[in-house]
Amino acid sequence: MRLKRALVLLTYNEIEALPKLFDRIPLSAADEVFAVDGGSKDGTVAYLESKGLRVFGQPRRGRGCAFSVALDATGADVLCYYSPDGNEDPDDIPKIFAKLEEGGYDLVVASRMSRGAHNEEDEKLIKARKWVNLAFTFLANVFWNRGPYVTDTINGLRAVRADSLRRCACRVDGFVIEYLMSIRMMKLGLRIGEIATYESPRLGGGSTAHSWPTGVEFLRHLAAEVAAGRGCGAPKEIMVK
Ligand SMILES: Nc1nc2c(ncn2[C@@H]2O[C@H](COP(=O)(O)OP(=O)(O)O)[C@@H](O)[C@H]2O)c(=O)[nH]1
Ligand SMILES: [Mg+2]
Repeated sequence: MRLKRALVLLTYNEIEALPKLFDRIPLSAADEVFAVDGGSKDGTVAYLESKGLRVFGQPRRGRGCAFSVALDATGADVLCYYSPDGNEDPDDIPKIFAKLEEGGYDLVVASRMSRGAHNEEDEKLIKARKWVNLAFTFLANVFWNRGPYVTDTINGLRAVRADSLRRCACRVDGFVIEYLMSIRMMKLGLRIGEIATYESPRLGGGSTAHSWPTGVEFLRHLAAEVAAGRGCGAPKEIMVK
Protein backbone atom coordinates (compact mmCIF):
# COMPACT_ATOMS: atom_id res chain seq x y z
CA MET A 1 0.00 0.00 0.00
CA ARG A 2 1.26 3.48 -0.88
CA LEU A 3 2.32 5.54 2.12
CA LYS A 4 0.36 8.66 3.00
CA ARG A 5 2.63 11.69 2.48
CA ALA A 6 2.63 15.06 4.23
CA LEU A 7 4.64 18.02 2.96
CA VAL A 8 5.46 20.50 5.72
CA LEU A 9 6.61 24.06 4.95
CA LEU A 10 8.67 25.65 7.74
CA THR A 11 8.60 29.43 7.91
CA TYR A 12 9.72 32.33 10.05
CA ASN A 13 9.52 35.73 8.35
CA GLU A 14 9.97 34.48 4.80
CA ILE A 15 7.82 36.99 2.89
CA GLU A 16 10.76 38.04 0.73
CA ALA A 17 11.76 34.56 -0.42
CA LEU A 18 8.54 32.57 -0.28
CA PRO A 19 6.56 34.27 -3.11
CA LYS A 20 9.59 33.93 -5.41
CA LEU A 21 9.51 30.15 -5.23
CA PHE A 22 6.05 29.14 -4.08
CA ASP A 23 4.84 28.19 -7.57
CA ARG A 24 7.83 25.86 -7.97
CA ILE A 25 6.89 23.77 -4.91
CA PRO A 26 5.34 20.51 -6.14
CA LEU A 27 2.34 20.46 -3.81
CA SER A 28 0.81 17.54 -5.72
CA ALA A 29 3.70 15.28 -4.63
CA ALA A 30 2.02 14.93 -1.21
CA ASP A 31 -1.43 13.88 -0.01
CA GLU A 32 -1.48 16.68 2.53
CA VAL A 33 0.38 20.03 2.63
CA PHE A 34 0.52 22.41 5.56
CA ALA A 35 2.85 24.97 7.10
CA VAL A 36 4.26 25.45 10.57
CA ASP A 37 5.17 29.05 11.33
CA GLY A 38 7.42 30.28 14.12
CA GLY A 39 5.56 33.56 14.69
CA SER A 40 6.20 35.56 11.52
CA LYS A 41 5.34 39.24 11.66
CA ASP A 42 5.88 40.05 8.00
CA GLY A 43 2.76 38.66 6.32
CA THR A 44 4.13 35.14 5.72
CA VAL A 45 1.11 33.51 7.39
CA ALA A 46 -1.40 35.58 5.39
CA TYR A 47 0.50 34.70 2.21
CA LEU A 48 0.40 30.97 2.95
CA GLU A 49 -3.29 31.12 3.86
CA SER A 50 -4.04 33.01 0.62
CA LYS A 51 -2.60 29.96 -1.14
CA GLY A 52 -5.10 27.75 0.66
CA LEU A 53 -2.63 26.22 3.13
CA ARG A 54 -3.41 25.51 6.74
CA VAL A 55 -0.81 27.16 8.98
CA PHE A 56 -0.03 25.84 12.47
CA GLY A 57 1.50 28.12 15.08
CA GLN A 58 4.09 27.01 17.63
CA PRO A 59 4.04 27.11 21.43
CA ARG A 60 7.71 28.17 21.34
CA ARG A 61 10.06 29.46 18.62
CA GLY A 62 12.57 27.23 16.88
CA ARG A 63 12.79 24.70 14.07
CA GLY A 64 12.83 21.76 16.44
CA CYS A 65 9.56 22.90 17.96
CA ALA A 66 8.12 23.22 14.43
CA PHE A 67 9.16 19.63 13.61
CA SER A 68 7.25 18.40 16.67
CA VAL A 69 4.15 20.48 15.90
CA ALA A 70 4.06 18.93 12.42
CA LEU A 71 4.56 15.41 13.72
CA ASP A 72 1.76 15.84 16.24
CA ALA A 73 -0.57 17.45 13.68
CA THR A 74 -0.50 14.78 11.00
CA GLY A 75 -1.74 11.25 10.55
CA ALA A 76 0.50 10.79 7.51
CA ASP A 77 3.00 7.92 7.26
CA VAL A 78 5.83 10.09 5.89
CA LEU A 79 6.69 13.76 6.42
CA CYS A 80 8.88 15.82 4.12
CA TYR A 81 10.16 19.02 5.72
CA TYR A 82 10.80 21.87 3.29
CA SER A 83 12.09 25.37 4.11
CA PRO A 84 11.05 27.92 1.49
CA ASP A 85 13.89 30.45 1.83
CA GLY A 86 15.70 29.62 -1.43
CA ASN A 87 18.42 27.33 -0.04
CA GLU A 88 16.53 24.13 -0.88
CA ASP A 89 15.58 22.85 -4.32
CA PRO A 90 11.82 22.17 -4.48
CA ASP A 91 12.37 19.64 -7.27
CA ASP A 92 13.96 17.37 -4.67
CA ILE A 93 10.66 16.88 -2.83
CA PRO A 94 9.18 14.14 -5.09
CA LYS A 95 12.63 12.52 -5.40
CA ILE A 96 12.99 12.25 -1.63
CA PHE A 97 9.53 10.78 -1.15
CA ALA A 98 10.19 8.26 -3.95
CA LYS A 99 13.58 7.24 -2.57
CA LEU A 100 12.15 6.70 0.91
CA GLU A 101 9.33 4.51 -0.35
CA GLU A 102 11.22 2.56 -3.00
CA GLY A 103 14.30 2.06 -0.86
CA GLY A 104 12.41 1.21 2.31
CA TYR A 105 14.28 3.91 4.26
CA ASP A 106 13.25 5.46 7.57
CA LEU A 107 14.93 8.76 6.70
CA VAL A 108 16.10 10.26 3.43
CA VAL A 109 18.22 13.43 3.52
CA ALA A 110 18.97 15.80 0.64
CA SER A 111 22.76 15.85 0.96
CA ARG A 112 24.85 18.94 0.19
CA MET A 113 28.03 16.91 0.64
CA SER A 114 27.70 13.75 -1.45
CA ARG A 115 29.14 13.12 -4.90
CA GLY A 116 27.38 15.38 -7.42
CA ALA A 117 25.96 17.66 -4.72
CA HIS A 118 26.51 21.39 -4.26
CA ASN A 119 26.98 23.31 -1.03
CA GLU A 120 26.25 27.03 -0.69
CA GLU A 121 29.90 27.62 0.24
CA ASP A 122 31.51 25.54 -2.52
CA GLU A 123 32.67 28.62 -4.44
CA LYS A 124 34.28 30.13 -1.33
CA LEU A 125 37.90 29.58 -0.35
CA ILE A 126 37.10 29.35 3.36
CA LYS A 127 34.10 27.07 3.78
CA ALA A 128 33.68 27.53 7.53
CA ARG A 129 30.07 26.39 7.85
CA LYS A 130 30.56 23.44 5.50
CA TRP A 131 33.67 22.23 7.34
CA VAL A 132 32.00 22.45 10.73
CA ASN A 133 29.02 20.53 9.31
CA LEU A 134 31.37 17.87 7.90
CA ALA A 135 33.08 17.51 11.29
CA PHE A 136 29.80 17.03 13.18
CA THR A 137 28.68 14.56 10.52
CA PHE A 138 31.94 12.62 10.78
CA LEU A 139 31.57 12.30 14.56
CA ALA A 140 27.99 11.04 14.30
CA ASN A 141 29.07 8.39 11.80
CA VAL A 142 32.04 7.29 13.90
CA PHE A 143 30.07 7.05 17.14
CA TRP A 144 26.80 5.55 15.99
CA ASN A 145 26.39 4.65 12.34
CA ARG A 146 26.24 0.93 11.62
CA GLY A 147 25.03 1.43 8.02
CA PRO A 148 26.55 3.13 4.96
CA TYR A 149 28.31 6.47 5.64
CA VAL A 150 25.84 9.39 5.82
CA THR A 151 27.43 12.44 4.17
CA ASP A 152 25.07 15.15 5.50
CA THR A 153 23.47 14.58 8.90
CA ILE A 154 22.34 18.21 9.24
CA ASN A 155 20.47 19.41 6.16
CA GLY A 156 16.84 20.33 6.79
CA LEU A 157 15.38 19.03 3.54
CA ARG A 158 14.48 15.47 4.43
CA ALA A 159 11.65 12.96 4.50
CA VAL A 160 11.10 10.72 7.47
CA ARG A 161 8.69 7.96 8.46
CA ALA A 162 6.43 9.32 11.19
CA ASP A 163 6.58 6.15 13.31
CA SER A 164 10.40 6.11 13.17
CA LEU A 165 10.59 9.77 14.10
CA ARG A 166 8.32 9.18 17.09
CA ARG A 167 10.68 6.43 18.25
CA CYS A 168 13.54 8.94 18.16
CA ALA A 169 11.72 11.17 20.68
CA CYS A 170 13.60 14.28 19.56
CA ARG A 171 11.91 16.92 21.67
CA VAL A 172 14.26 19.87 21.15
CA ASP A 173 13.28 23.36 20.01
CA GLY A 174 16.28 24.69 18.10
CA PHE A 175 18.38 24.20 14.98
CA VAL A 176 19.94 21.01 16.35
CA ILE A 177 16.80 19.02 15.49
CA GLU A 178 18.06 17.53 12.21
CA TYR A 179 21.41 16.50 13.68
CA LEU A 180 19.75 14.94 16.70
CA MET A 181 17.25 13.11 14.47
CA SER A 182 20.09 11.70 12.36
CA ILE A 183 22.01 10.57 15.47
CA ARG A 184 19.00 8.89 17.03
CA MET A 185 18.13 7.14 13.76
CA MET A 186 21.69 5.78 13.75
CA LYS A 187 21.45 4.73 17.40
CA LEU A 188 18.24 2.85 16.72
CA GLY A 189 19.80 1.13 13.68
CA LEU A 190 17.20 2.66 11.35
CA ARG A 191 17.88 3.02 7.63
CA ILE A 192 19.14 6.37 6.32
CA GLY A 193 19.36 7.17 2.60
CA GLU A 194 20.46 10.28 0.73
CA ILE A 195 19.99 12.03 -2.58
CA ALA A 196 22.44 14.63 -3.90
CA THR A 197 21.07 18.16 -3.79
CA TYR A 198 22.04 21.61 -5.06
CA GLU A 199 22.04 24.24 -2.31
CA SER A 200 21.36 27.76 -3.61
CA PRO A 201 21.64 31.15 -1.89
CA ARG A 202 18.72 32.60 0.07
CA LEU A 203 16.21 34.49 -2.06
CA GLY A 204 15.76 37.30 0.49
CA GLY A 205 15.39 37.86 4.20
CA GLY A 206 18.07 36.64 6.59
CA SER A 207 19.18 33.50 8.39
CA THR A 208 18.46 33.24 12.12
CA ALA A 209 20.92 30.33 12.54
CA HIS A 210 23.77 32.32 14.06
CA SER A 211 27.01 30.34 13.93
CA TRP A 212 28.25 30.54 17.52
CA PRO A 213 25.05 29.83 19.48
CA THR A 214 24.12 27.12 16.97
CA GLY A 215 27.57 25.53 17.24
CA VAL A 216 27.41 25.52 21.03
CA GLU A 217 23.93 23.96 20.91
CA PHE A 218 25.30 21.21 18.63
CA LEU A 219 28.26 20.52 20.93
CA ARG A 220 26.03 20.35 23.98
CA HIS A 221 23.73 17.83 22.35
CA LEU A 222 26.60 15.80 20.92
CA ALA A 223 28.07 15.51 24.42
CA ALA A 224 24.68 14.51 25.87
CA GLU A 225 24.22 11.85 23.19
CA VAL A 226 27.69 10.45 23.86
CA ALA A 227 26.93 10.38 27.59
CA ALA A 228 23.63 8.60 26.93
CA GLY A 229 25.44 5.80 25.02
CA ARG A 230 23.08 3.84 22.81
CA GLY A 231 20.06 5.33 24.57
CA CYS A 232 18.00 8.13 23.14
CA GLY A 233 18.92 11.04 25.38
CA ALA A 234 17.98 12.23 28.81
CA PRO A 235 14.67 10.80 30.15
CA LYS A 236 13.15 14.28 30.45
CA GLU A 237 13.35 14.61 26.68
CA ILE A 238 11.60 11.36 25.95
CA MET A 239 7.92 11.72 25.30
CA VAL A 240 6.72 8.57 23.60
CA LYS A 241 3.33 9.09 22.01
N1 LIG B 1 8.47 26.97 11.62
C1 LIG B 1 9.64 27.58 11.87
N2 LIG B 1 10.53 27.77 10.88
C2 LIG B 1 11.69 28.41 11.19
C3 LIG B 1 11.99 28.87 12.49
N3 LIG B 1 13.23 29.45 12.45
C4 LIG B 1 13.65 29.36 11.18
N4 LIG B 1 12.73 28.75 10.41
C5 LIG B 1 12.78 28.45 8.98
O1 LIG B 1 13.78 27.49 8.77
C6 LIG B 1 14.45 27.72 7.53
C7 LIG B 1 15.94 27.85 7.78
O2 LIG B 1 16.20 28.93 8.64
P1 LIG B 1 17.43 29.87 8.41
O3 LIG B 1 17.36 30.91 9.47
O4 LIG B 1 17.46 30.32 6.99
O5 LIG B 1 18.66 28.93 8.68
P2 LIG B 1 19.76 28.47 7.66
O6 LIG B 1 19.07 28.11 6.37
O7 LIG B 1 20.39 27.29 8.33
O8 LIG B 1 20.67 29.63 7.50
C8 LIG B 1 13.78 28.94 6.92
O9 LIG B 1 12.77 28.53 6.01
C9 LIG B 1 13.16 29.63 8.13
O10 LIG B 1 12.04 30.41 7.77
C10 LIG B 1 11.02 28.65 13.52
O11 LIG B 1 11.17 29.03 14.66
N5 LIG B 1 9.87 28.00 13.15
MG1 LIG C 1 18.04 28.67 5.00
